[in-house]
Amino acid sequence: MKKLISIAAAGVLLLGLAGCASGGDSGGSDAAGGGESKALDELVVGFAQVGAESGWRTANTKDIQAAFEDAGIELKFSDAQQKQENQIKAIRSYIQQGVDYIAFSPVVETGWDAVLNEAKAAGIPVILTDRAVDSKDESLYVSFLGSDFVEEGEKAGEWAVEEFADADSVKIVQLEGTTGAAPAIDRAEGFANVIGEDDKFEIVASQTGDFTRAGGLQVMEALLKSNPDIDLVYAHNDDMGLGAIEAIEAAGLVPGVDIKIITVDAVKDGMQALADGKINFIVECSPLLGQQLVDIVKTLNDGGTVEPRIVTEETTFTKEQAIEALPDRQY
Ligand code: GZL
Repeated sequence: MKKLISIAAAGVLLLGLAGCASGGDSGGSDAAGGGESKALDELVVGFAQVGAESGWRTANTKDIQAAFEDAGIELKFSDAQQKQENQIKAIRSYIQQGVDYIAFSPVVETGWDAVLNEAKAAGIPVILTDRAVDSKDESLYVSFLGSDFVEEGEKAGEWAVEEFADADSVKIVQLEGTTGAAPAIDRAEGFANVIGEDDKFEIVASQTGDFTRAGGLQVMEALLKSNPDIDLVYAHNDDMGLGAIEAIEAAGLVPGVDIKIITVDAVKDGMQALADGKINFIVECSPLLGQQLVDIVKTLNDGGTVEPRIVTEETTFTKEQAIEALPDRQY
């Protein structure tokens, strides 16, 4: 009898060790999860969204929710109202619930290592969607799906260089996105990379409008009072640009004529202002990430591997191009 018990015990020990090695339910550290492939209708994905601060964000949320609905994959969704602590709470809740995958758009770049290590310890793969984190440990997430924001800033700078080729001096107001957010940091960097080549370009004021229309209006009202001769507004998103338009008009000036405006995103309201000549140039930043996110989840679920960096395709728009594109614009 004693011999039988010792053989059974040895068998259980061996099975347990095998479980750890394969990164199965024992919470292996394999970022891709390493779990068994599931039927799509058994998968559960937790998504921690930034908030609903802009037309872009609303379109991004709608697209992600529709893509998971179409795929028949359950999506748990949370809106952090642009607060990092709410996103961290949501991610912890998804870990507690034992979801299969976590995706989120980090509202700011810093402060994620602790909660991402908790997800890793729980064996739940994380996909960065839209915005990046500044973590040095790239094992904390499987992939970063989103735009190249530095390139977006450079495209904005290149238009400014061409538009003001004959000017001797160009005074610029920059309406920054959320302080500490990857798109705000990188769009400023890209723009500076280009205009910094010629010292006729001077950023006379640069302030955050937090990616909101109200923020753009408030900041632009103040900056118009303290900077009478602004030539160009570079807004990190359409919504702040639309707020700036209201402020410029309230000051008795003509947006797009007295003060040129460049924005980023190309959502419908921004494209309409471009078609109306109130914005002069828009750099597109596509919010339509839903299908790509579903494809990443499906690939991982099938035991495949995904690219660590997936850059979204996007373009730029002039007034004429906006007039042509508007009728078919999805968002
Ligand atoms: C960019 C995205 C930004 C948009 C803003 O990918 O994170 O956040 O440009 C949105 O409109 O608020």
